[in-house]
Amino acid sequence: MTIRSILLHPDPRLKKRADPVTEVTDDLRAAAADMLETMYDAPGVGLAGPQIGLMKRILVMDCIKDPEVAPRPMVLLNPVVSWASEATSVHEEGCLSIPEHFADVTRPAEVRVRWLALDGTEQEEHFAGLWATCVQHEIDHLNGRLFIDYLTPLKRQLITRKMEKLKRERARL
Ligand code: K1U
Ligand code: ZN
Repeated sequence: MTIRSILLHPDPRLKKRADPVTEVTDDLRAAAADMLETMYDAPGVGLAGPQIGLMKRILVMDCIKDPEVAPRPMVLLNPVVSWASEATSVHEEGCLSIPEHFADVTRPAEVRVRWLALDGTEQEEHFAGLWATCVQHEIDHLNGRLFIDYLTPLKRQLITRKMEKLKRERARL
């Protein structure tokens, strides 16, 4: 398994819609394992294909943060929100592609999501709390949407300018 580099905003690949997974290949299984390793290493609770430059509809997540509770690594292919609650919740979000920036985002508090698992089986599950926030954040990545797209244009521009500066500084190293 390999820790992959995570693309930083702004990057055109983070603004593009990812393609559906049509076949579960050994390469895709290896990419899923790399994505989980990369997410745990970051550390983060989720990661989507486009964040490592893989333009496929694949996401990984594990929102278990309590070291006393067993981890629950999940790999979702072609995820679709089949139901969203009318009730919303506000959660402070971060993004591994926009490090050190956080903002409150309002989303449906609970969602049902359908997806294809790596073994080819159809799955459906109800998510609430951080799991619901995370799965929606990751599906947004698959649609080329970032959490800063929910902010005012002014706040988004401010964060984008800071990220451009960070990328220039990192490129000089
Ligand atoms: O997609 C990503 O960039 C990952 C992102 C997911 C996410 C976080 C918070 C709310 C919604 C979605 C992250 O994992 S940011 C890092 C983070 O939240 C975290 C890091 C260590 C422990 C717990 C959380
Ligand atoms: Zn993100």
